[in-house]
Amino acid sequence: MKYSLTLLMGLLAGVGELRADVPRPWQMHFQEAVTPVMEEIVRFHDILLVLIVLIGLFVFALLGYTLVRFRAERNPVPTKTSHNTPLEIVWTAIPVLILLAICWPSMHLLYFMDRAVHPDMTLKINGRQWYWHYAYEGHDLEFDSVMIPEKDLQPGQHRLLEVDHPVVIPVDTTVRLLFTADDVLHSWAVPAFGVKQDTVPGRIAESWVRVTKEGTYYGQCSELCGTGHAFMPIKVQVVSKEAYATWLKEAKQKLASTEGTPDASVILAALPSNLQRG
Ligand SMILES: [Cu+2]
Repeated sequence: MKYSLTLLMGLLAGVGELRADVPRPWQMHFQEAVTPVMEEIVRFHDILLVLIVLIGLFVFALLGYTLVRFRAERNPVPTKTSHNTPLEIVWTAIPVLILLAICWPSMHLLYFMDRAVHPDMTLKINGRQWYWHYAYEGHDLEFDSVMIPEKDLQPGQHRLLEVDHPVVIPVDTTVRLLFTADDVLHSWAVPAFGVKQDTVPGRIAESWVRVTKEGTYYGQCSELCGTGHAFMPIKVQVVSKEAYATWLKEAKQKLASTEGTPDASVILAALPSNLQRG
């Protein structure tokens, strides 16, 4: 009863707020897709789900039939059949055809998300223990994005998801994302965008987004990177092109002072007290 009530409340909350930007209690499906890549991922997922359910039902039906039809009671003398060549060819060929049919859209999607075609701007994302550093190429703007500790949260803010400086990008704009890391592996993952990219020290990885809906989107580091791994969230604000231009101008002045590595005390303050040292 308690759980069904929670579920109902979760559903109502989902209806009340149209933009699916954060995980919801008892959420069963993906967050709302807001990029072409995530739309494709959801479509591919839906096809696969139907396919695996049909295959599962078929296998269980065969199994059930075999259990009944070939039970010992009905077959006192066991058959000596060792193989059946035509049948073996069929049960090899059909799965191969199914796998090839899955492979085609899968590879298509992989290459679609790999590189931006004619990007309008480039955002460089750098994973560090334990915060994200963002740089806007060609704009002389870079800043750190550190989690807001639980005790400093304002009402309505999401625990473990809010940061001091969210990254801001314009809507309906192709943004090339370049990823790297300064210390260990991290992973920049934002479910609504369909992006989950490892950031690797000494290497640059690429992906892209073209967000079709204004809003605030959250993600988390998705590669175990040390004690602060759970405390380096991603917050992306997607705004109109005009609002972005205004923000860019202001941010260059306001955030210039935060350039460089934040004080260790700032990062440590974001961690829960039991993880803080010295
Ligand atoms: Cu991490």
